[in-house]
Amino acid sequence: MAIENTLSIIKPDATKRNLTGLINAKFEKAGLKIIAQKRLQLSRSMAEKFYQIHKDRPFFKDLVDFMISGPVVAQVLRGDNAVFLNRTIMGATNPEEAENGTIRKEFAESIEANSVHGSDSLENARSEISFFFAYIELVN
Ligand code: IDP
Ligand code: MG
Repeated sequence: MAIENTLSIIKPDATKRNLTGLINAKFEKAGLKIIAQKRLQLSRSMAEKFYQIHKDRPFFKDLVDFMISGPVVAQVLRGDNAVFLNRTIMGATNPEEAENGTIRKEFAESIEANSVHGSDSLENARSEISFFFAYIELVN
């Protein structure tokens, strides 16, 4: 397997409940290294741009409202097979369908307020990382 970087976002439902450390512990325990991290308040236009792929979905407006409802923590996770590994640690989009021990099973409030975002492919990881971080901010 190959060493990869993937983008993670700790979403507003989780930052509001002070869960950043507990979520980061899950990544680190699973062997992912947090090589970049910053807390920020997304603007509406930033959130709309980040989620452009979902612009025609019925939940798009609600999703954007939710993503700007409080701070997020954007981060780059690095490790063996990081894109897929992170999706496994996160669990299914709908917390009711997520496996025991996953972040979404333990922490998510709903299918929308589901605590974390994670890139779903290596190609999307590259573009999502560059949305938030400059190359020099990734410190392995
Ligand atoms: P993912 O985050 O597991 O990759 P996506 O299908 O890419 O799931 O959806 C992006 C985000 O949009 C989800 O994480 C969730 O916050 C929100 N979302 C997805 N499906 C629904 C839905 O049916 N209702 C409300 N929000 C949804
Ligand atoms: Mg997705």
